[in-house]
This record gives sequence, structure tokens and C-alpha cells, in this order.
Amino acid sequence: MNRGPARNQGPDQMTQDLRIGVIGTGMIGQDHIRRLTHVLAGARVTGVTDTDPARATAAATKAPGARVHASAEALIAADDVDAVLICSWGPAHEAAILPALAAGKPVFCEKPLATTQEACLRIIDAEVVLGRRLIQVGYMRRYDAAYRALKATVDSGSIGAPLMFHSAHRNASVPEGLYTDDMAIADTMVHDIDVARWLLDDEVARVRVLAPKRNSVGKDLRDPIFGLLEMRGGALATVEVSVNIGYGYDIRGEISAEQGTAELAESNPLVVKGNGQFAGRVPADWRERFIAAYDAEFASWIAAARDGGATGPSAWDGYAIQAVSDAGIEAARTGETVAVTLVEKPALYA
Ligand code: NAD
Ligand code: ISE
Repeated sequence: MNRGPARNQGPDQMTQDLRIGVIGTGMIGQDHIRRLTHVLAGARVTGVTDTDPARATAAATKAPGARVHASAEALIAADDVDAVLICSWGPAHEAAILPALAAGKPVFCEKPLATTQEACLRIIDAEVVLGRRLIQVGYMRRYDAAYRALKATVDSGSIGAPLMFHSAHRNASVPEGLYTDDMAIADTMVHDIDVARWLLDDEVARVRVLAPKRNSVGKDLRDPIFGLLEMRGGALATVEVSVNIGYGYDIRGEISAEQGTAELAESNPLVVKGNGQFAGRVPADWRERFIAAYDAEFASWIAAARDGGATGPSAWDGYAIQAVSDAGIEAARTGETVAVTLVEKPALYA
């Protein structure tokens, strides 16, 4: 997996760097600015913008040489911005992606690609007209070493054809009153939908969502939930989403195949034994659990964007995941099994 060369900020290196403009400087925007500024080589942040100007100004102080722009449009048009990193809220993504595509600038868009299938299709149409991929969507689990090992095992055929994928996605807590029932699917389960499609190399045909007894910590929140995804080829994926589990951020995944199983190992690097027990750390949140995956994801994007293109999760993936998410939300509200219908896949994403 390419994590990129060690950072070297001499003058020659700086003239070759991919110059990145960041739209949205909240939690993940700041974390990505840190990795682009201090961890990865080959890129630097030259512009930032946020609807909260104070936040943009504070973020610019963390990226030497970065200018604050008054709007996303101004940032995208700037001569010293070669590529655009979108970390604003989901409903704002389309309005940033389309002008970036029109300017021919590579885009990294944090998940979701957009918040409606119609918006995703407008983005796909714009990319198809360009005739080349310029968009990578931030489904970072595909860059995690454990998920990649799981995928390699499935693809090798060594345990036979995959029949089921069991996924558990547990957040320690979510902000009360801000995190809604639908977000458990549209904001959280989307990652599990992404890896189910990727590991099983198939699209989701139907979705059902069940809710057991509520976790009282989340009060009125419908938490946890249990998703059942039927893939077109007949395999099943099950997904537990729990967002008030308390003990940490716990991501699990297991493939059950015709002649074996393969599962993600515990992510912590150390086991401590004492007093007749063993223990290890559970990550606090997604930033800790997937820190290396985000680094690898961005190293890969930088390399592709410097060549004027894109790699990894595509606009098609963003659209297909949105379709499953919409079906899941309907399934959760109605208790029914809901079919997922996709448009024909453009050849660009074959
Ligand atoms: P946040 O609320 O902390 O930050 C979002 C920022 O975007 C805010 O500062 C807000 O003022 C700004 N913003 C909103 N609309 C804007 C616009 N039109 N133009 C410019 N700035 C705008 O949210 P966050 O947790 O950083 O999430 C941001 C995005 O990243 C979301 O799409 C979220 O789903 C995604 N995310 C991905 C992961 C992951 O694991 N891949 C993790 C967390 C968040
Ligand atoms: C957040 O937006 C993410 O994308 C994280 O990866 C996910 O685990 C979390 O549940 C979401 O809220």
C-alpha cells in the first residue's frame, strides 16, 4: 500500500507539490489539513474556505502559506489551487464538485458524494461528459490494511466463494439532539454499505432494517439498528450500527465463505497481560482507528491528482451507496424490504 514518501519540504519539492484548496475546515477538514501539511509528501494546502470565516482563518494558520478565500467558487478558481478537497457538510458537496469539474480540477470529496441520488447523477453526468475520472470519494476503509487483507483473501479464492459479510460499526457516542435516526444509515452505515459492495464485488438488490430494543443511553434515538443487505448475486451482508456503545470506536467485519471464514483482527497493536487478564486499547474514534487508512487514501489521491486523474471510490460508488442508503431509510421507517434500483452504469466506471 502506498503511503507516499517521507515529507521533504525543500524549495524544489515545493514547486512540484500538488496545491490543494480545502472547502470546509471543521473536524475532518482540520485533520486532513494536518496530514497534508505534516505527514504526506507531494502536496500542500494553498487555500481554505468555510462558511464560518473564523474557522477558515484558524485553519489557515495551521498550513503555512495558505490563503483564506471568501467562497468555494473563489477557491476553486484560484490559480494556485490545482486540486480541491471537499470537507463541508454533505448537502453542500454538489455545489462545490460541479464547478471544480468545470474547471478541470481533481476533486477529493469526503463522504457522502451528495445527499440525494439526483445530485449524485448530476455529478456522474458531468464527469461522463468530461470523459475521464476526476473524483475520488472518501470511503477510506478500502485503504485500511486489515480490510485490504480481507479483500485479498476473498479475491484469492482460498476460502471459496463468499456467502455472507457480517459488519459491526460501533461509535462510542454521538451528539444528542444533532444525530438523527436517519443519520445512522446516511452518515454511518454508508461505510459498511461501501465495504459490502467492494468485498463482495456486487451491488445491493434489497435492504431491510430492524431495530431491537433501544439503547437507553441514546434516549429517543433509534439505536442500535440492524441492516440486512441482499446482494444481486445472492450473498447477504448484515450490519449492526450502534452509536452509543460507550467503550470506544469498534469496527468489525467477517466474511463467511464456502470453505472458510476471514475476519478483521483487533486493530490495537499491543496486548497487555496481568492479574490473570489480558487487555488492549479500543480506538476512541474514526480518526484514531483509520489514521493510517486516511494517510494511504490521500497518498493515493495525491498521486492520481498530480497525473490529472482520480482513483479509488468513484462517483458511481457514491451514487450506488446513496441509493442503498435511501432504500435503508425507507426500510427503517416502514419495516418493509425495499428494492434498490440503479441506473445503467456508465462505461467510465467499468
Ligand atoms: P463539521 O461540521 O465538523 O465541519 C464541516 C465544516 O463545513 C464546518 O466548518 C462548516 O462551517 C463548513 N461548511 C458547511 N457548508 C459549507 C459550504 N457550503 N462551504 C464551505 N464550508 C462549509 O463536519 P465534519 O465532521 O468535519 O464532516 C464533514 C464531512 O466529512 C461530512 O460530509 C462528513 O460526512 C464527512 N466525514 C467523513 C468521515 C470519514 O470517516 N470519512 C468522518 C467524519 C466526517
Ligand atoms: C462519521 O461521519 C464517519 O464517517 C465515521 O467514519 C463514522 O464511523 C461515523 O459514524 C460518522 O458519523
